Amino acid sequence: MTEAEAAQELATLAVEIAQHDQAYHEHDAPLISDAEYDALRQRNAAIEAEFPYLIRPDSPSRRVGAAPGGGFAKVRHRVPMLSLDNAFAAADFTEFCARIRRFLHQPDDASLAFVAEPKIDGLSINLLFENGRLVRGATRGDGAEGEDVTANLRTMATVPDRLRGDAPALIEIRGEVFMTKADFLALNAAQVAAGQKVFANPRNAAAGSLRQLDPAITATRPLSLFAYALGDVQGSVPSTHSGYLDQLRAWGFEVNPLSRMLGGEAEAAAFQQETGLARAGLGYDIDGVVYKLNDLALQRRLGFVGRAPRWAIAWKFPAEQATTTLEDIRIQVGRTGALTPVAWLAAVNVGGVLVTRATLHNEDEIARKDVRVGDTVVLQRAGDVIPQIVHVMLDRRPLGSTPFVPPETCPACGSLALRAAGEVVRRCTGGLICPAQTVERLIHFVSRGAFDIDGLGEKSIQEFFDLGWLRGPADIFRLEQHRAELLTREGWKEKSVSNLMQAIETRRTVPLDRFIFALGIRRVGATNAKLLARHYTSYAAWHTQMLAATTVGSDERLALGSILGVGPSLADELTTFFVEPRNRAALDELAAFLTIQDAERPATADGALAGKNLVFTGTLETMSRPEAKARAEILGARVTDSVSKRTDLLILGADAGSKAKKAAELGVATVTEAEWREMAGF
Ligand code: D41
Repeated sequence: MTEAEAAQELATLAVEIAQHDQAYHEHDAPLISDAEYDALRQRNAAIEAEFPYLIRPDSPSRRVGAAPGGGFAKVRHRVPMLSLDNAFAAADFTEFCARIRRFLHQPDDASLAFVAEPKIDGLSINLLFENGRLVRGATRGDGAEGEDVTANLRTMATVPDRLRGDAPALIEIRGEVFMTKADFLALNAAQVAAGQKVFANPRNAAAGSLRQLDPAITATRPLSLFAYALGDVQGSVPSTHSGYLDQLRAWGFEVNPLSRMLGGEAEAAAFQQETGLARAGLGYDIDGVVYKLNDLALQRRLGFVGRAPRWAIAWKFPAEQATTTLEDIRIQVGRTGALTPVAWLAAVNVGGVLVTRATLHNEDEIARKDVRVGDTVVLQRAGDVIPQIVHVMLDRRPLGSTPFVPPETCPACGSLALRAAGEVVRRCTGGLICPAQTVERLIHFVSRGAFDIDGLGEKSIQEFFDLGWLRGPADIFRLEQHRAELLTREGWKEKSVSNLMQAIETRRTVPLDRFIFALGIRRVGATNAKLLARHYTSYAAWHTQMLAATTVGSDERLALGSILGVGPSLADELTTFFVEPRNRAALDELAAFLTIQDAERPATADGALAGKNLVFTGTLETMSRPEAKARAEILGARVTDSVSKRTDLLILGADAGSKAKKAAELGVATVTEAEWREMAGF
């Protein structure tokens, strides 16, 4: 199939599939069978996989149906799910009421009856029931279209599969899925125990749990639902919102028991205050109160502006705050070596959650807020369970306090901790030996482009680390010592153990570039490692020259900086690594186990590309233009910008344009990026 044919067919498919989507979703009258429809989508996906750059902005794969990569199907709500306008003060609420009266031509003293509902901080969903049976459940999405999470919603005890008693022929019932604070804390504790990621707050936990691709996982998550709104309906419903809430209860839904009918607008401020006081003691997060006009006929008359109804408003609470004392600032070392200051606080209740830590982000942030040990600080929880320090109460600062001094060494391993120019983050430079980074580094060390050790995956590395067998890369080559004990462990058999030992043994001989790449020095990716290996050719030469390059202004430092393709930041990262004695010791220890193969000398004068004039065009997929140029030059080629009679070779990236045409006219040879990599030996 040519590019032109592909583009033509994708255009046709886009129109055709859109027609079927419309027939199915909007008219409930499919024109073809599900199997035929699936075939069209598959055809579209197959062409897109082959010609990814031809994917149309209106491609069916971007619009409806299953997302590429096996996400959820999109579903259009029968009636859009509206959003809510916010009020932050009593005056906003008064204005909201005045606007309703103006719209309805009611006198200023006309009384308005509202239902007040605590505004749950969860995620809105839409449940479609036909003849009393749940047929579909979807997330809110953008209000018009959400994701089909029916299978997941069906696992929830609070989502009825069947409406109890009489039900309309069709009804959309809306509500909020949420997780209680207690369930959230228990889930996070379980996640920690299982080595899984923790959630920032109950809302994220609820959203993450509902959007699991495997409903069996959702089933294990403690999700709750409060129902609170009506979408499309065919059949009769009560004439008031409070009546509708009663009906929801009768059908088998849970409705927030704190929802209350208000006699008039004057009762709103009292309800707001009362709920604000109750907030921290509730089992779930709320961020305000939703006030809804009770009379559904009036709701219909008022309609909506933009995407929000004129008949409802969310009166938000201010963020929950508390004051406490800062007992210490401690440094946490992340898996990638980033140092993060964390505030250790005297325990305090903020919005119903006991808080003992707050993130301080980075040292600039500490300086900006001038946060010091001993200070009384104001904390704020804005949805997140990890709160922020809003400000310091300077009038309560103890005498003799001193500003925070960032550490110069890593608290986990004692290596130098440096902050690169222009960066906010301070990093540990002892990557190879820092216990905080060991697991991450080892995973990289054994990965495909590095030592490529079969049978030593993330799980085994974590297991061996936990057993104390792995503290650094050299320990991999000592695993043999633990063979007998490993055989007694679950999941390990004679065969798998000997395969692993064999794989490790094979990798005792390693090419220099893979060795350099495996060290995981920042900015030294596989291609830069190759560049270095080709330049220094032997481990001994590289090692000696790197050591010498740690002296600022040395010839070796200048030589390193002037290797084509090695920029100043890469040179800095390399010398930083060699400055740290612990890294050098780890390197020596490791090298003693290995035979490190010399890299091939770069083909200079005698290579196939030596003295040749090259031109690159189009977008290269595996490297940047400057890198491509640098590599070509290492091989003795010249790189120019435009194609002429003197051009020997044109390298075609994606979307090559006029240069390709010119080369064809002049009879200049062309190769693809892959062919060029082959020629250049990369
Ligand atoms: O508890 C809630 N989060 C809540 C959200 C609620 N009790 N009522 C709501 N009512 C509406 C309307 C009035 C538009 C039917 C809502 C939401 N909307 C809502 N949630 C997220 C966006 C809008």
